[in-house]
Amino acid sequence: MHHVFVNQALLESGWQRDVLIGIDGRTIASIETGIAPPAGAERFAGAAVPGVANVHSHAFQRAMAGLAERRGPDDDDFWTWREVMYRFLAQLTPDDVEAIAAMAYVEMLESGFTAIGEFHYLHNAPDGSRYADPAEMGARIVAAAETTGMGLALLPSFYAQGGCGGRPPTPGQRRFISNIDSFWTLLEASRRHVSQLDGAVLGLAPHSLRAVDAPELAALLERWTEGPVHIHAAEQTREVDECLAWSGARPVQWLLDNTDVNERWCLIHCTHMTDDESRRLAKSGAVAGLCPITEANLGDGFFEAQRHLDAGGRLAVGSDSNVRIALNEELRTLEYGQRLRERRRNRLGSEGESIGRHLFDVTRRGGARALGLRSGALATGQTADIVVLDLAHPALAARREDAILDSWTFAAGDDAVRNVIAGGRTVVRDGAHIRRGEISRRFSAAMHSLADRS
Ligand code: NGQ
Ligand code: ZN
Repeated sequence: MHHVFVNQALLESGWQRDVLIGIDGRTIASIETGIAPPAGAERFAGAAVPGVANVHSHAFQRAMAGLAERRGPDDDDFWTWREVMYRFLAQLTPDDVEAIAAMAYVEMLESGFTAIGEFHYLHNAPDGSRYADPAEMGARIVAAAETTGMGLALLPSFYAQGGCGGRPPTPGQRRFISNIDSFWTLLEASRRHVSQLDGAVLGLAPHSLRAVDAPELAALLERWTEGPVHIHAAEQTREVDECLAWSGARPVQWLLDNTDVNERWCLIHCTHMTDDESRRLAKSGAVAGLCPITEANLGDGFFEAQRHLDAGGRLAVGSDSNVRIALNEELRTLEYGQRLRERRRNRLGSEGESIGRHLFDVTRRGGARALGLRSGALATGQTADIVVLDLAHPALAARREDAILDSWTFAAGDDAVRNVIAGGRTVVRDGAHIRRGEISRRFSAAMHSLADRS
């Protein structure tokens, strides 16, 4: 058991001062407030808040951040970006993926994310064949989580077709493809790797209604009766149109009509929903996994956040393409999207409420739920996922309680996170991950070798 002492902390009872947190292994064992720091406690100068889960990442995409920002001959959109992304991933080896994922997880931890939902579909060798271990790539994700101390929900993704209604996959998609049997073998192999990592969770990720047909989805869900289910849905209007042409229903509507969408589910993006879909999704208990920075980068559109929250919907954030990794910036981008569209201020919160606090609360709760983790709150029995914000940072000086979260969300860069404890381990000290040096050297070597190969 070790103890951590902080000046302020956001507990389930609200903000408290002079807080001593006892950590036993991975878990918060005790919390005391209003006391003097005992000898032997580690003292962190700042405000402690719960770590937040990043519910949606394709870690390998971190390595192409900034490489798809040149205007092409046609109107660039999500689909032209996807071609660039497919060309990029064709080169990647398992060693590359591990090096990139470790770097991405370091950056995530340094920004306050303490767990990752890795939506993992890069399964196959470049020629489309399985590796000797079908979960070779998944094992590399597990290794990256272990090296960095990141909490992990590995979400192996089923990808079988090139578009709604049984369109054949394109050559660019061959590294993703499974059939039901080969996928189940991969999932069981993934389970063995995940079980080697304390606290890690295995989830199921049918990629999207573009990549999975109705009988396949039914077969997967029949076998997968426990644990998270994640799926991309309604990110792009063209995806909605293709789904309508195929089935007569919109993607979220189709899922609600044909599957048991419930509290174990996380629907990624949900950008384009009608009022009715939105209300039904909120009522289902599923989490809407928003990726505000990526959605802005890809030109996806605006999520109807207020409508979803008013209907009691849950939400969480993910960094998806990892074009930029920063928890506070995801929350800021979500709120700013609503402001820009409505030409108003202070959107996602009720009267008198702090927007920073409200966004932080809904995403920490929704995030933990979406990944099936006991996390997202500073309370005994929860995983010790703790983020300490630097109250000496210029944006946070003299701030107290909810004003800390408002200033962090809207006024700070990504350098206000001072210490991070993930799964009981202190992995970020004075703003830097404890293994940043070696991990960034390995990442940089992988990037140079990739550039030489392409
Ligand atoms: C993905 N990305 O899984 O990485 C997708 C593109 C696809 C986003 N939806 C790949 N943002 O749709 O096939
Ligand atoms: Zn995605």
